[in-house]
Amino acid sequence: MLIIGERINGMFKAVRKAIETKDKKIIQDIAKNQVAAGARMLDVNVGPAAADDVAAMQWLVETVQEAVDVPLAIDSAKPPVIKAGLKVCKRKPLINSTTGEAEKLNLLVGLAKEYNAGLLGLTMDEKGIPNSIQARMEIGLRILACAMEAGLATDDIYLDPVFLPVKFGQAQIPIILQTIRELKTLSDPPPKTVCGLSNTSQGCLDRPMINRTILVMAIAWGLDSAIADPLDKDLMDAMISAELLLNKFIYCDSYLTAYRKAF
Ligand code: THG
Repeated sequence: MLIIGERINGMFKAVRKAIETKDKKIIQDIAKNQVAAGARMLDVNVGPAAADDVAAMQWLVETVQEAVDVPLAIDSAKPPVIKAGLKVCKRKPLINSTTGEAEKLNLLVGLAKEYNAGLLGLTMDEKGIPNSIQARMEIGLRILACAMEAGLATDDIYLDPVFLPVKFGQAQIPIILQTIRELKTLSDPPPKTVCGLSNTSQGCLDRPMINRTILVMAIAWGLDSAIADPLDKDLMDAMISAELLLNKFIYCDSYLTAYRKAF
């Protein structure tokens, strides 16, 4: 399972401040800690408040790459900000994200080709986030078809059913989980599935418990990767245990340690 570290995001106060003051050390420490804890890719998002977000993304990507050697997910709702990140990426990036909206989809598929990047698609469009499995699937198929037609490998296409806070959209959670399994049936070989895990617990009291419970369930439904907090050790232990119980690697008594050494 690919864990994409979520913590380099201007949504967090310390990160926002570090971007404003150009404090490299704070960003680089967060990057190193996430990789040491098992993140094999890092999400990079300048946050909603960044003043010059194009320049901020470029600085953030360069700063992270000076500290760690993993590929980056370039996270922004704005294509020009994504492009600024792609331009300075040293390793194969993941575009995070497109939606099913035609203009945006075509633009970002083009950028994925131009920069040899993976493409993450949210199953939402200009009408918003759909309520049903079927409507999410239609958008997922639209994104997958457009990307494959342009020549992207299925392996480089990640579909995200858009995890919502349980506090505000409780009835959506089982629908989102079922969508993961359905998305895996769209093609053979299948696209990859991904989610923003911590969305689910936003505004809740016991966030870590909700995060690790939904992660284990989502893995059982076919989740391949998650933007999540690798510094949450209990979350990582739950992820490793779920993979063990799904027979993804061979059991030994010290499987938690063994997994951390091997992956
Ligand atoms: N799908 C994709 N990309 C995504 C998301 C997604 N990127 C952003 C987000 N969702 C995933 N990353 C986070 C990062 C942080 C939090 C949630 C998701 C988070 N932040 C604290 C909060 O909102 O309470 C910030 C407050 C703080 O601690 O300072 O929970 O779904 N493709």
